[in-house]
Amino acid sequence: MIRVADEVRESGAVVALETTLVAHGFPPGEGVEVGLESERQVRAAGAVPATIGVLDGEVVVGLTADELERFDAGARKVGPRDLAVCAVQGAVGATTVGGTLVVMRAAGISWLGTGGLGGVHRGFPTPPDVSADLAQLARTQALVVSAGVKSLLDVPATAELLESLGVPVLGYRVDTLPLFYAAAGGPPVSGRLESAEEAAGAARAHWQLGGGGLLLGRPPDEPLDDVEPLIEQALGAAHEQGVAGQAVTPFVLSYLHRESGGRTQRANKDLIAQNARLAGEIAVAAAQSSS
Ligand code: PSU
Ligand code: MN
Repeated sequence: MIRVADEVRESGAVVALETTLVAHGFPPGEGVEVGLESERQVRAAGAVPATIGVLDGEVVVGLTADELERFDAGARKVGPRDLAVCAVQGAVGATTVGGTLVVMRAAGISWLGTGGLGGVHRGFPTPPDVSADLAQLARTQALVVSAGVKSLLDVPATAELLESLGVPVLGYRVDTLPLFYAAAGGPPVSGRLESAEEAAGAARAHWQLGGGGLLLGRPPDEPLDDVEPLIEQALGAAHEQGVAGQAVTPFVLSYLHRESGGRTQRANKDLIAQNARLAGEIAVAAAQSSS
């Protein structure tokens, strides 16, 4: 039921990439290019990308470009609980970070590059919405490179919950967790790392101690520091219009895109590519130090 691409199986430095951001993170047609650019960035670092999704009854580790085209807005959003049913029903399943982590464990992949991790929604417990990304990260030996957590979440609450779950929340050359578009103002990290080599070493040591996942926050190279008021507005509009559950993120992202004149979308694309690149560098550093 799991199909692993040959080059993924043969490489010692593999970076997993998720498909929810491809299918649901960008306007129709644009997500695929974001996914392909992430793959190029991983390769430029000297590693092999493994874009993960569910297709035609299989969990695929290393989608081809043609296969990636099928991950459009009609794809199911597939978290850890959804993988098996999606595969058995033959549906197209775009994996979240949590869903991707499940597959990584099955395929023996340790590194993931993405945009933002899921987490605790603002206003918890109304709604009582906490992403399955968190529990899955806690129980999977993998390092996730992201620009922090999704911008619309309660970031301090998410950082607290990750601490409770024993997940290191690390900063790449920063002392605070990046706030997705913005670089500054987030909660303190539990450790600051200065290089890909140091990140690879920290992950290996954590796993030798029986630990699970690690989050490494990398701030965007060109942060946007004025998006927070727009996020508040977008969440207000979502509430007024009765948008809830899985529909909230796509609604908020397209609201931000429209109201920022496309700036948030550009920033989102760029930071995803930057995170994929760093994940590739860490995968290569880890392979070199273990050979
Ligand atoms: N960040 C974004 N857009 C997204 C996501 C993150 O800017 O679409 C996706 C990721 O795949 C993440 C998922 O794993 O949202 C979390 O969704 P939920 O809160 O429903 O668990
Ligand atoms: Mn959720």
